[in-house]
Amino acid sequence: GLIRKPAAFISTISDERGQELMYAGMRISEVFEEELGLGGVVSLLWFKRRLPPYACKFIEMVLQLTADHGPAVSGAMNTIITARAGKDLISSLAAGLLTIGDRFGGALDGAAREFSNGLESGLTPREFVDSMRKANRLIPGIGHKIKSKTNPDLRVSLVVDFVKKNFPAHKTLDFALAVEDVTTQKSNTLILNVDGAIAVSFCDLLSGCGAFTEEEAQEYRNIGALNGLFVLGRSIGFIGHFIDQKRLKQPLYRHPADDIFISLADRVMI
Ligand code: Q5B
Repeated sequence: GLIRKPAAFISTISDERGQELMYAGMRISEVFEEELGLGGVVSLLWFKRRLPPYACKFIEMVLQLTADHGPAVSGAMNTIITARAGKDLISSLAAGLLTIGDRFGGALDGAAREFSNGLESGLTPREFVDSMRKANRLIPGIGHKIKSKTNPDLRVSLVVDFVKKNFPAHKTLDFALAVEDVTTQKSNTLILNVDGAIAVSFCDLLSGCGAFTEEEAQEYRNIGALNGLFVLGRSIGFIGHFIDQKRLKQPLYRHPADDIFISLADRVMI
């Protein structure tokens, strides 16, 4: 009989070979018939299952909230400078995306991991903060360059309100807010930031929505999937900045030399 040669790749999220494109076993026509929306498509392609309507709404909320935060943030600056250097959309978008990491926009996975571990290990918020300080580590998801207790980030308030109204349980968010009470005693900029608020809420979604086992929830926290939410959302804004610069026909950017302190004191002597 026929012997199937071993496959070089395994893929389990989509299939375009039949008459109709399938997302995690769901026909594309059904995706529209059932009005799954972007949140539903993300839940099919990232998590291979349908999530409850409030979870899909939360995903869409996150994508909208993270879509942009002005031209001054690291990623938008990089996209703008790249666009002004005459590069194409994909290069400019990639330049912006490559700034996303531990400090800017990419603190979600770290926040999910640290706050979940802190909560699970039974530490009080104060003990959690002290343990991170002792380890000489910043708490991912805490701190902002311009937002503070006195200049609150409305995006965070929107997330917190939505979660408290719609999620069956939100113990990771509650723990993170209690940690914020401790960190803001040191400085009022050490708030639970947008990365942190989304990450801890997503932990509560994974463990409370009934669609995941505890092992699966843990796997998504460890896999590095949550930064994908910021990356996907902020791509909307970066593309917007690229189009904006091209529309404005902005010239090549060169930073003013008087804004750079150049020191050659360490020059190697020959
Ligand atoms: N301290 C965000 O730093 C920032 C501390 C901390 C304990 C902390 C910093 C940080 C963790 C990473 C994180 C996501 C770099 C931020 C985002 C999206 C965005 C961006 C936008 C958008 C800000 C001053 C003192 C020092 C530090 C202490 C600072 N952070 N202690 N845990 N997490 N956070 N990133 O203001 O004793 O004086 O030495 O890395 O969550 O990216 O809009 O811009 O939508 O685009 O420069 O919102 O917090 O403060 O580094 O000078 O620190 O606070 O140890 O203490 P800053 P620093 P000391 S949201």
